[in-house]
Amino acid sequence: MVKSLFVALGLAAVLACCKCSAVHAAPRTVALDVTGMTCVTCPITVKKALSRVDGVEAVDVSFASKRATVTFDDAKTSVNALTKATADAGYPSTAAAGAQP
Ligand SMILES: [Cu+2]
Repeated sequence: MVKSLFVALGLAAVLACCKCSAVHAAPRTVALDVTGMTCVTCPITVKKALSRVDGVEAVDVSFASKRATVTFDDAKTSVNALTKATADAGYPSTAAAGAQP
């Protein structure tokens, strides 16, 4: 009973969110953990791959923290497309803990 109420509220929130993002595209920033970077030129490859994704506005890749910080237009691309782009370049990545999917 209580659980189904939460499910209903969650569904409403998702629907409201989807409707909203379709009307107002907002830049989003996500941190991706890119664990496969082994030398200082790896971040250059990762940055190039992410920059090529349509909708990406800014990319910062840190070799020291093995992390890529990407600002993108969520009406044009998604976190999945970003992680796919790094994987296609040879560097599988995952959204960092705490980041939104
Ligand atoms: Cu390298």
